Amino acid sequence: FVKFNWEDPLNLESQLTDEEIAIRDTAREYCQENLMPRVLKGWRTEEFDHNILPEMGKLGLLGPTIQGYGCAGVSNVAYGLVAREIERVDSGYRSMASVQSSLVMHPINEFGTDAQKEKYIPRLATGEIVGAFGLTEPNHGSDPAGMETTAEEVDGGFVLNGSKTWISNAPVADVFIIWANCKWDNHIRGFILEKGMKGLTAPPIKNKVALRVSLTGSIFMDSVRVGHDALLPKTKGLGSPFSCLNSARFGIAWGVMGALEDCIARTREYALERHQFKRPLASFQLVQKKLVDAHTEVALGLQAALQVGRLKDAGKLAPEMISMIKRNNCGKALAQSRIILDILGGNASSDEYHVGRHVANLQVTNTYEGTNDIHALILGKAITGIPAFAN
Ligand code: TGC
Ligand code: FAD
Repeated sequence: FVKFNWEDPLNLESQLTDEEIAIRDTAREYCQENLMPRVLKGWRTEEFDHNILPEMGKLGLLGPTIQGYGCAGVSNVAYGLVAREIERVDSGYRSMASVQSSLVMHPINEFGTDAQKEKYIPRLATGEIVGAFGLTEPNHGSDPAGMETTAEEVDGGFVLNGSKTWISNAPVADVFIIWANCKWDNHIRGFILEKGMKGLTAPPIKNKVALRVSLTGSIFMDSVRVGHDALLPKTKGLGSPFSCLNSARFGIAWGVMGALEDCIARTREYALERHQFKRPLASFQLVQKKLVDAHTEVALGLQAALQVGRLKDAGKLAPEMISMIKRNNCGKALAQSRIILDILGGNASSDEYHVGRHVANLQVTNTYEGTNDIHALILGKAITGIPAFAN
């Protein structure tokens, strides 16, 4: 037998390539040395740190699976490993990076013209410009098919009207991927809007109780006029935004495991040091069981994410696989982090112990990119053949 390593219980390390390990280590070092020291200030002030995306860009962490345009061109598993390291510090930092990579660079790369790719992707890859992705609307979150934002064809281009809400990065975004219902054929398509366009505003949603290091906002479009070159020409139907969500949801499934791992490491350390009844908390059976349950969910969740990543890299992915790992890992991370938070006793209430911050963030990760229940219904439809949404 080999010695059991509690920090890598199922030897994930042995399943990674040398390149994936190198990228993971680069991301871990950056996150622990550069993000961790800033997280409390960012959390307390809700101020967007404009240096972070350029720093990530310098290390090749933005749009890392894209080939060319200054991107690293690495595996989906490497992308997942990066998300895990960023979210080990805070889900909000991972959110900033996920939106940039999966929800802005990905659709431009997948659905854009060569001119659009050359114009935007290199600068998004360096973090020089910031992107946002507007799908959710005030009246349409889980059911984007009902969106009210419209695009109308006019002489020389299009006019967009409507509003989006709960949009990550929106208040600081230079580039907006906006999904709109096209009046001429009633199909949903994507458009690239730019900061400063007449009629376009993106005010922040302040005083969030979670994801405070990531800026969130609304987007209002009041007859925003764009040229024909703003249309992402290969988009048509909801499958286009959903293909972006496949990539982002995959990253979240890895990321939340990093957040839970950080909760385990911190509560384990605390339980070993803190004594009550003349013994360390870690010696009590109830405390051990809490740690074991959380630890097991991380080990299983990472194995599932790895398998889906390998299938994605091999072109053998079904989107339902992503629903399974997004739902399971987010749900488990939220439930288990909440349980081990108890180990901190009164200190659970202090942000300096960090676990409470993760728990608050994990409520959001369990909601955005399709709520836990929406992913249950996607899987329920796949198992029974019956869509249980509404119609
Ligand atoms: P439905 O009829 O099922 O599908 C419509 C069309 O889309 C295709 N499709 C997919 N294509 C690729 N990947 C997927 N995962 C796909 N899922 C569906 C489908 O084949 C169909 O194509 P076609 O050609 O037949 O038209 O659609 P529906 O209207 O019944 O909706 C079903 C439902 C509820 C599952 C879906 O609407 C849904 O997933 N809702 C959740 C919405 C959501 O996830 N919003 C996320 C907003 S972005 C965000 O939260 C970013 S947070 C980022 C951060 O800060 O990290
Ligand atoms: P609703 O759809 O109103 O759902 C409310 C509740 O009803 C949920 O529990 C849901 O599961 C349940 N429900 C809904 N329909 C059904 C059904 N058919 N059967 C059973 N239960 C159902 N969106 C973007 O487009 N871009 C972003 O960058 C972005 N970033 C975000 C950042 C943050 C911090 C947050 C909080 C959200 C963000 N979102 C973003 C929006 C997010 O994707 C939505 O909040 C999410 O999809 C849920 O939509 P909703 O909030 O309208 O909830």
